[in-house]
This record gives sequence, C-alpha cells and structure tokens, in this order.
Amino acid sequence: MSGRESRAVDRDSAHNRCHSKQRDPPSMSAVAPLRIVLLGKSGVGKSSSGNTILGQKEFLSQMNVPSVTSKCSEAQATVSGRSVSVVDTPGFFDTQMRPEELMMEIGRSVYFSSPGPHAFLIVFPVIMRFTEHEQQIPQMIEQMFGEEVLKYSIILFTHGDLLDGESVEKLIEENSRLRSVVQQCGGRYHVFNNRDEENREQVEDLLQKIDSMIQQNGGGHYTNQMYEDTQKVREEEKLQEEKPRQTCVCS
Ligand SMILES: Nc1nc2c(ncn2[C@@H]2O[C@H](COP(=O)(O)OP(=O)(O)OP(=O)(O)O)[C@@H](O)[C@H]2O)c(=O)[nH]1
Ligand SMILES: [Mg+2]
Repeated sequence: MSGRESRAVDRDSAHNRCHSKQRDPPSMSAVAPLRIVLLGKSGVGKSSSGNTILGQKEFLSQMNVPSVTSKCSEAQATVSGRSVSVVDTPGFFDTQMRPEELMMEIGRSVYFSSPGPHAFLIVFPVIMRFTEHEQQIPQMIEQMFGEEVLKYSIILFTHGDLLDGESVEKLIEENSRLRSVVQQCGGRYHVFNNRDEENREQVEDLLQKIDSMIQQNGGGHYTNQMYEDTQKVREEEKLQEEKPRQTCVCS
C-alpha cells in the first residue's frame, strides 16, 4: 500500500490517463464531480457530516449508540449545482475493528471512491480531548492509503455548535496536538455544525476549500497503485455487465 506512486491524475478516467497526460483546466474544477471520503474514529460525526454535505439523510446516525456505521457506503447528490459523491466509513482507528475487517473496509472505501478521491476529510469533534492517539491518526491514514494522502486531506471539526463563542483558531493555537494534526494536513481545516441542517454556507465554504486544495494539487484527484488496480477491476466489471446487452443487439 505504498504511496510512492501516488500522484494527481486527470479526473474520472483511468483509461484516458493511459492515452493522455492532459489535465482539466482549473476553470473546470467548479463543475466537475467531486469524490469525498470521510475518515475518523467512531462517533466523531462522519455520517452526520456526510448528510450535511449532501443536504439529505443518506447515512445512518444515531444518538447514544456506541458505533453506528459498520460498513462503508457511498451516496451522491447535486450540491450547489455540482455532482458530489461521499463515501462514509466505519471507525478505522478504533481498536475493536479486527485487522481483516479493517482491510476489507479500506478496500471497499477505495472501490467506492475509485478512480480516487479529490478529498479525504479527517473528522474530529472540535471539543474532543486530543490524546497522543488522535495525534497519530494522520500517520495511520498514510499507512492505510499511501504517503501522499495528506496533501488531499482536510481536518473537519464537527460539533461547531458546542464551541460556545470560542474560536477554533484559538483552540488550535493553544493545543499543540491539535496544531500538529492540522499542520500535517497543510494547515487545512473546516468547522461544521451538523445540528444546523439549513446552513448551506458551511458546505459551500468547505467545497471552496476542497477546490483550492485540488488546484494546489494540479487539478487532479488522489491515486496510487491500490486505486489504479481497483479502477481496472471496476472497468472489467463494467465490460462484463455490458457484454450480454451487446450480444442481444447483435443476434
Ligand atoms: N451537537 C452536535 N452533535 C453532532 C454533530 N455532529 C454529529 N453529532 C452527533 O454525534 C453523534 C455521532 O454522530 P455520527 O455522525 O453518527 O458519528 P459517526 O462518526 O458516523 O459514528 P460511527 O458511525 O459510529 O463511527 C450523533 O449523536 C450525532 O447527532 C454536531 O456538529 N453537533
Ligand atoms: Mg457513522
């Protein structure tokens, strides 16, 4: 799972990439579909954030339940006139997940976000106590998805409603662990209040931050060998699906 091969590629087309190295012009990034993957410990607000982004209840989120999401899933919606795909994941960084289960779910997240995500959102509740474990999460993500992955990552703080007038900048300044996590993601962060479903401005602002990250990354999405292999599998599956239909037309 080394990210050595990680690099930005043209949008949405692994096979086009083989024939052309041309990238989408930056002006296209406002209309091109976005693929987003949500990562974080269980109960931090991943599913709620997915619902906030999409503007509809696609992912299950419940109060007072220790761990709701056990499998990766994907949902799409049109957000501010553009197609957005969100992959929700279970708590990859929780000790109760068995290694084989973890590998399986990482694979499913790769499948759902193939040919590669434009953005990984690393979710933490803004009021969370930051321990050494939280500080290690970016490195754990590099081990899982490849070493260039943090160039495509933004820290998403949930529970913004509980900030109680406190500024997130001040929290980051005062907490060295929090600061380290944000710095590992190039200083990129955003705050969500998932209780305020009507607040679309927080989603627009996030999409803008994702767009500027994409531009910094040369206009493409994240990929590495793991995503390329998965994309090949998806293309083969598509061909297999189309085969019977083609036979029907010919006979
Ligand atoms: N007050 C407040 N509560 C939130 C916010 N975001 C999420 N929650 C609550 O936090 C709890 C967990 O949220 P989920 O979205 O289910 O968290 P998750 O990361 O998907 O959890 P798992 O699927 O178990 O890993 C739920 O009770 C949510 O209502 C927020 O911005 N503000
Ligand atoms: Mg969930």
